Amino acid sequence: MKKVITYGTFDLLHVGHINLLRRARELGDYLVVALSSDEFNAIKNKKAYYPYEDRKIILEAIKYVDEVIPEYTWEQKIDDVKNHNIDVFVMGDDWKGKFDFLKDYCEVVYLSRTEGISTTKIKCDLKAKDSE
Ligand code: C2G
Repeated sequence: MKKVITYGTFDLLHVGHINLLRRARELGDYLVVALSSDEFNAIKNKKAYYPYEDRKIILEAIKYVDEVIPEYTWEQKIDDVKNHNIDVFVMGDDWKGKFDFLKDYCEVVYLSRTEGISTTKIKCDLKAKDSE
């Protein structure tokens, strides 16, 4: 079984996330998503709208996702790849090059981001609508 892993906050789920998860899953037979904890989001200077537990339930409902584990630190990726017998590490190409150190442990694939959509854009658009 070819196992794939990807990491992220996945807040306010949108087609960019789904496009990433679908293509990541297509690279193997089993997709693990390492979901940023609320505490790790604070380290990433992100404030998710949904708390970790809700984001986890939402991700687990997606047919491309086989398992969700928590992401607590920047440094856990090598252990995750080893402990979960991961064959392929996948991230959107806004991260291109940032995780090439994992090439010693698994295949590293950066997939193109979906243009025109982001959680930040959703929040801005909703705020703008509110003030219309
Ligand atoms: N993504 C995408 N297209 C978009 C928006 C996001 O392909 N329009 C991808 C990102 O490139 C990332 C994944 O969806 O691979 C999750 O995005 P975020 O939740 O924003 O994840 P991020 O905060 O980048 O966390 O250790 C890695 C970090 O946890 C990554």
